[in-house]
Amino acid sequence: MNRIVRLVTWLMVITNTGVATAQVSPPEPCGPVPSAKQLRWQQMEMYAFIHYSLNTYTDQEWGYGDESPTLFNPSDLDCRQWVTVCRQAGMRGIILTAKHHCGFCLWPSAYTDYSVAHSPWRDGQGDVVRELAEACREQGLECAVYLSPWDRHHARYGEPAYVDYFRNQLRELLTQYGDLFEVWFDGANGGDGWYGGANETRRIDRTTYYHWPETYRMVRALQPECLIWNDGGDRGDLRWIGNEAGRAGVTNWSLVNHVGDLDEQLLQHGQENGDAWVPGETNTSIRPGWFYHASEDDKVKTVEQLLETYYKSVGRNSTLLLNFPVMPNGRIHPVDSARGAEFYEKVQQTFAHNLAYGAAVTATNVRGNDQRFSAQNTIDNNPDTYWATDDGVTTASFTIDFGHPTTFNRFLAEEYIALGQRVRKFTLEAMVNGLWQPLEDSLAEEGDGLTTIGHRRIICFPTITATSLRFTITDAKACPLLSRIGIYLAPSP
Ligand code: FUL
Repeated sequence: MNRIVRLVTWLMVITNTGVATAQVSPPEPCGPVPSAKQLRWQQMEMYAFIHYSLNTYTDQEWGYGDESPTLFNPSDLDCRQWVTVCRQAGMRGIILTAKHHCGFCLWPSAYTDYSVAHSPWRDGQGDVVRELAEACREQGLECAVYLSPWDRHHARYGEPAYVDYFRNQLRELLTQYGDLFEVWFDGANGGDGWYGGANETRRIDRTTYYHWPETYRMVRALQPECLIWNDGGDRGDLRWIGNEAGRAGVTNWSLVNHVGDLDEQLLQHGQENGDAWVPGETNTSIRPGWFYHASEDDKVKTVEQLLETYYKSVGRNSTLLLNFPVMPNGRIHPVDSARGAEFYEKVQQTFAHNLAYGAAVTATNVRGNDQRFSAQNTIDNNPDTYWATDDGVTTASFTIDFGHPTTFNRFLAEEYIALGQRVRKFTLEAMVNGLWQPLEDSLAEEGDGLTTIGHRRIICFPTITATSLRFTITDAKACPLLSRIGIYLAPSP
């Protein structure tokens, strides 16, 4: 009898231990997950585009390809000034148009005469890509290049020989300028152009002409940490966000299918059940155009517009790629420079003080009731810890009790995306005079805006004074994992 009791007790211990161990094990990944380099890139949050080429001297957006390289003659080109402007605007890197559609190269490519080497600038000895790469390194920014696959200057554009030329140029950029964080292969491809004097329209089949997989292999071999941006069917590591207005979708999954074309809607929103992790990058310009036009000197985005862009990109699970055009003298305009700095100052002021620090945070479910997954992990300033629920628990509330009336107008949440993007829908409520009041995203173009989270979601709403905030996840693909929660008071404009 005793032996039976002992056996039963022993079996109970084993079973309980088994259950407890299963409950406190870390969650399994959910769906595709980011690579280490995608995670690192996502944390850059903001980086700049610099559009500069012969267009700067002809007041155009798209050069035809017959413009003379002698037009390129900046009196005061200063890449350090560009880097300073971008750094003060909160940008962590710069992507330069090493070659735009006109085909003119900002570096002395050995494969063409259509470059800075045939311009009067620095007596043909200059190299803008090199000066920028060095200036970036000096000031701790990362560097990257835009290499237009379309080339309206090249005589062989449309033939296989041009693709070899394109790859040769890419190889120069990948091997001569140190680490590049991204390569940008613009989607505008084929149309009319000079083409070595042919002056005609050339169409290419975007799906086959460039043989992208081969080019991708070269990028991976030469610069394994470099991310590939491409908006065609040959999926790179990052995707276009589907517009140039500076707006990601309110619902924005970092997933899409690895094959097939994506329309502009899908690019904005991603695909909840996509089979590849391809996060969105939001590109827009600080002015209406990508290149500098003096006529746009009074059309530089205001600080309010830049902040809205920030909330609709970084605040919607995307990065922000913000363009600063260079003037004919080789510098960024002082208005753009001041606007960028003022914008970033506002961002820093807004997010300097997290009102959730010091508040009592509680959750309706904590994975295995284990400290490792506690609600506190969302306010410990450590991106590697997270609050998690038990497997199968996809609805949970999280309450931040300030203990006294507190005034705020921003809510921020971050998922622990290393294990996948999970949250589909959530609600936000503020306790005002003893009653829960629902909050909505005042920038949302559709619905209440409280859907996906991903790397970072920021919700803006009118200033409210409340004693607690309740954040409820109402639907998720698997147990939610939240690494950061923030509540802020943005200064009034
Ligand atoms: C577009 C290009 O055609 C524009 O000139 C610009 O470079 C923009 C970023 O991408 O597709």
